[in-house]
Amino acid sequence: MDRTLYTYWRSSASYRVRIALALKGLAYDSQPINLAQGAQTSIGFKLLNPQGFVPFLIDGAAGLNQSLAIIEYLDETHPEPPLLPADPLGRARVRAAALAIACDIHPLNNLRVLKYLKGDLQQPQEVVDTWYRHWVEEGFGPLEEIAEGATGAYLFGDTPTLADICLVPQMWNARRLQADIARFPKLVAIDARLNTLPAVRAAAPEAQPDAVR
Ligand SMILES: N[C@@H](CCC(=O)N[C@@H](CS)C(=O)NCC(=O)O)C(=O)O
Repeated sequence: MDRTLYTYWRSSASYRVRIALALKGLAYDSQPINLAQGAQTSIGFKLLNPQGFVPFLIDGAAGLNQSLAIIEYLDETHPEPPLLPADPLGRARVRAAALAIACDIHPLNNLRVLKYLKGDLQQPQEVVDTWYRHWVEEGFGPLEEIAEGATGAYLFGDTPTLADICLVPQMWNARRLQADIARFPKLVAIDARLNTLPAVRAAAPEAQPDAVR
């Protein structure tokens, strides 16, 4: 196989790429990078991705990092089904919602940030968890407004887009950290619909070969 995804079962950025690959029906080998054991900091992995992040996709001779860049690359090289609308305004709206998750919620709750809070800043686990929930709940507020205006099954219509691909992993994380997702009923409903799709279920953390049960 000429496609390998460096991934971790609970990595939400990897989960995004897994959803995109599955929606497009693209086969790949999974190469687990155990973030809990610090494998992302190994010299070997950093030679691939100096940022020390998953996901990292090898596609033929190319190595790609950054989940949204990877997904747009996949969308351009395998256009069916499209993950972005055909019109520029539609694309801008979808990208804005995706970025609201990927740039404004997720980085505040990344593993290295939580480790810094707990380790260097010596915050108790309870404070770290409160931090996590705070940024998820604050970030989900404006997205719930988008969901309230949605006219299709998903955030932007009746086919999953890049925005939905970002929503599902962030919602999975929100549940894991017991954020108050009841405040966001439209987002919860859209996430539930997305999770009925076989491609989305196949990409779920629990379905991954490195999942710890
Ligand atoms: N902006 C990057 C973020 C990637 C990222 O933060 N990956 C996390 C897992 S979700 C990671 O590898 N964290 C390692 C660490 O924090 O040490 C992307 O979208 O790919």
